[in-house]
Amino acid sequence: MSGNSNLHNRERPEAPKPYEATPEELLAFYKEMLLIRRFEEKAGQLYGLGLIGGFCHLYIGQEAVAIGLQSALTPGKDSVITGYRDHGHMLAYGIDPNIIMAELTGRAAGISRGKGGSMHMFSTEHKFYGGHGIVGAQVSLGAGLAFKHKYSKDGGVCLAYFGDGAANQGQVYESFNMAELWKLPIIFVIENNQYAMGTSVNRASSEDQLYRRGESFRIPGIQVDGMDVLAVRGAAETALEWVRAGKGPILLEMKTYRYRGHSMSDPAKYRSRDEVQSMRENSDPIEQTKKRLLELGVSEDDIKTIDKDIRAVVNEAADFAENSPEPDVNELYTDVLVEQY
Ligand SMILES: Cc1ncc(C[n+]2csc(CCOP(=O)(O)OP(=O)(O)O)c2C)c(N)n1
Ligand SMILES: [Mg+2]
Repeated sequence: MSGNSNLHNRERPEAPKPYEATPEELLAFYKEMLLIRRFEEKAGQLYGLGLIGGFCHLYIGQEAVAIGLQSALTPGKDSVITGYRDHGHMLAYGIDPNIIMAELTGRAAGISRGKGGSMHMFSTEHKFYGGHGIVGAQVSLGAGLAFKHKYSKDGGVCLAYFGDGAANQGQVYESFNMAELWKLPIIFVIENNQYAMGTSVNRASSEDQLYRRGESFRIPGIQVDGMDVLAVRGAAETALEWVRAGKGPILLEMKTYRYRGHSMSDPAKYRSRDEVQSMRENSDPIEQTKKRLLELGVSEDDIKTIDKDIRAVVNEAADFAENSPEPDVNELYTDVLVEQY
């Protein structure tokens, strides 16, 4: 019967609870977030030295989002897709820092053979599908990945990340419509870091409570403290339960913050130093986790050792990248579309 709105559910997921991590899990989250932080700091240094060319968007400040969510997924089974601020999501999926750094520096050993750079990295082995420079495009592609999961009944879920700025793109809503209509297994994640380049979310969005953006498609939305890895992981559990039960897509708005400029070439004049400083001092995801670990009895010495070990991993990635050769000139047209269709 036409006009029968009962065809689609109005059920709501329950409010997520903070994840009750074991001490081992909490330690793992800490190490993984710290790896992203130190890796990005190193990438910033290499950019400054001219070893990284082109665009480079750092993820510093947002680490709890990728770790909280992806720690609940299985690389190689569940697919992940994101925009250009993508290094952290790859590290969160266990991809080798050496080959990510090699890609950033345009070396043949890089994950895209040195020809993709910061924004264009893939690992089909892990089911990490990029790395996209077109704002919002990853959302439609993510719906396609979710369609594939459903079509081939492989049990996988797609996690499609996009920013607060991307949340105003038209194709996002076309994807929402189809995803709900076809009950696709997809978690849409808005990483609301408060800015799209130099424009704050309130200046650009008539509905700035972005978790509500799926409402007219009957996609439930949840707003999450994206600076707290346990809140993020808790939301991941709720979202996965919903999607895996065949109830269709769900939307998570992660309230987070990027400490650095939009890209390496952004002087960030659109916000005050105090604003950034206050986020760092009061909400830093890594500091919050460190505090919890200390309360659990992990010693300051252990924390120092972890930091030292992670710095060593990152330094090794930088050395590996710097000592790797650039792609051979014969590779110029490999994997590049040169025919006419
Ligand atoms: C279709 C399209 N329009 C504009 C741009 C230029 N652009 C690149 S990043 C960006 C801001 C996106 O901000 P947001 O979605 O909040 O992501 P964030 O950078 O904060 O992670 C814009 C407008 C683009 N790359 N693609
Ligand atoms: Mg943003």
